[in-house]
Amino acid sequence: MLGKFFKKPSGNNPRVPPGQSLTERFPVLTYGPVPTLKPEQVEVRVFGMAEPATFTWQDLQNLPQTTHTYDIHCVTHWSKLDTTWTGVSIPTLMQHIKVDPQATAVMVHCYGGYTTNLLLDDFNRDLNLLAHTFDGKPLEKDHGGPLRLVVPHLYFWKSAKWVSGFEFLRADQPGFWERNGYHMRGDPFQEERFDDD
Ligand SMILES: Nc1nc2c(c(=O)[nH]1)N[C@H]1C(S)=C(S)[C@@H](COP(=O)(O)O)O[C@H]1N2
Ligand SMILES: [Mo]
Repeated sequence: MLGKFFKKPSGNNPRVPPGQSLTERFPVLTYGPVPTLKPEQVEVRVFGMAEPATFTWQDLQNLPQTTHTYDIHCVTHWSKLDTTWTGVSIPTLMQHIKVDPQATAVMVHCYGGYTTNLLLDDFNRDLNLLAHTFDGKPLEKDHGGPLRLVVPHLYFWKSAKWVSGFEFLRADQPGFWERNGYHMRGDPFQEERFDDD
């Protein structure tokens, strides 16, 4: 009831999901410590139901780089339109990962301990980036620099900052916020905010 009452209409803009308001700012939302990492220290480890692999910073720089401009939606009701990110697309990375055909999900691990889960179909999408650049500049530490995931079709808590690894899983498992009441999938256009939505 109250939730419905407080929902602001998003106008007629079909790009703005229900219950969201636009912001020009770029709020920072971090739970827990912010790790300080030099780019050369960053490694992304692949484990679980995949052939183990490690991508160093240089490995990632050597892969083809992709730039996308798209909208982001935080579960705390802000959306930001036309954000521009550069990095390695997940399908590009996946060309170098041998995933067990029985895997159906991915746990994203981060420096600092944060985790979030994605179904493999939500992970391996053309628009998803392992991004090191925002608006043409190195990604700021508070926003996940040197390296974060960007998954624009789901609420922004799925866009893990300071990524350290991808763990391939046979079945979907809850990550940090998902264990604490957030929805397992988090589609903003379906308003999948909490696990009872
Ligand atoms: N490692 C890590 N990644 C994270 C978080 C976090 O606390 N730690 N917060 C998530 C949440 S809830 C949101 S809304 C976005 C916020 O990203 P921003 O701070 O760049 O706006 O990062 C997501 N990724
Ligand atoms: Mo969030």
